[in-house]
Amino acid sequence: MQDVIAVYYFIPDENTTPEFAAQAISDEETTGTWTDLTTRADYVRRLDGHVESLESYRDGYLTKIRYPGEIFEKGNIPQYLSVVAGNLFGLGRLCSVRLLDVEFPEQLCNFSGPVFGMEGVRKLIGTEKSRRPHVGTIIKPKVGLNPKDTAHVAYEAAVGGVDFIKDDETLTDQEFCPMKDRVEEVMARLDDAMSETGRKILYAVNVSDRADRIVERAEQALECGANTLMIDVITCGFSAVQALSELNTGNVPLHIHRTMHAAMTRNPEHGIAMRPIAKLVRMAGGDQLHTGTVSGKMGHDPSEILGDNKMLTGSMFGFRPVFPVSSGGLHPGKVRAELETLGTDIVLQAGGGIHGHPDGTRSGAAAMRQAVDAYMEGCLPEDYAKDHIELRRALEKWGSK
Ligand code: CAP
Ligand code: MG
Repeated sequence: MQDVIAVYYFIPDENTTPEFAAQAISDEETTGTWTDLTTRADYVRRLDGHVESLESYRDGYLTKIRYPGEIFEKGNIPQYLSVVAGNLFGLGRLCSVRLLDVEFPEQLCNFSGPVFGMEGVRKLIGTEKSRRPHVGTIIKPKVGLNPKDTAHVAYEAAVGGVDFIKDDETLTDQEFCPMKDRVEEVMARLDDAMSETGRKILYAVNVSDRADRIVERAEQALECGANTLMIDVITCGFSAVQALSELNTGNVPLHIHRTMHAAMTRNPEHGIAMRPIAKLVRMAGGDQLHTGTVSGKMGHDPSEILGDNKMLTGSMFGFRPVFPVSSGGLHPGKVRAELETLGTDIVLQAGGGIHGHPDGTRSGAAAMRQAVDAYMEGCLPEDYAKDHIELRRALEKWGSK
């Protein structure tokens, strides 16, 4: 079995050398502990970790640790994480430590990966040839609406031109909007929209719940006609993504939200970067994944996002490419900045940036699509807006930066 290589950035405390710190990570996550063990048989030593490299970087150090492949249980992502992202974060001799990336060998990537992936989702919407970005929305208000009104907002967004609609991460099966009623109502109104426009629209139903109920909830959503499922990967776990992907092989795409990720990804000196999270989502079978915006409301590092998206869409042991999702504080005036940096193989989502349009949801959806069309035609949004009233009204409200 080939080994696993993990890359960490760390800052040791003032009494600890970088060599000792890197070795402490390697020992803690493999055969060692905080002190020498008096006896360690040769067959155990074979499973020692190794510090492959160590160099100064910014205010600290970069190290590559090689973990023997044999200490991993094939196909068990929680176990993979307990090694490469386990106790090491709490080691007292380190002031901070951040997992930047991890390379798993092919034998440990024994997952099916995305069943639809970017191309499969594009085929459902009919954009394989045009290659235009997809436009999505999050129903807003994010919570509070009843099923009928949720469905009405979905209908308006669909007729206005979005390709994709999703529940907010905070909306599951609350009393004010039970999931079954919501799915039935929304799907019925999306059928109406389809008869009027001829366009198929995907609706991702959030099935996040406690572990033993997720699959059942997904089955219920599918019975009610859901044509996409959504799960919060950090709060529910990578195993939830895997379980849904395996449950529903070839049925409907899986949209992966990452609420709570910033508790791990935001501090550049400590935690877990988005790269390993995104890699595991691809392995576990997510078809679309939030990776952030370059101009939106959340903190962001454009070069990291670009790298994450490249990882999701580049080659990786035959896994289908994942459709990256740019979301959070977007509006039509920000479309150009997103596409210039991130390219057009992307889903652009706007919640407030659609439903907050001065003329309502339908015009907001139209304005987002017009901003995308402007970019695809090589026009500046301000020029395109001259004969596209919805885009013009959006730019008047939010500007074009
Ligand atoms: C966007 C969003 C998403 C964020 C998550 C929200 O809405 O639905 O949860 O995009 O961020 O409710 O905030 P708005 P990320 O368009 O109204 O901002 O993609 O960074 O995980
Ligand atoms: Mg949200």
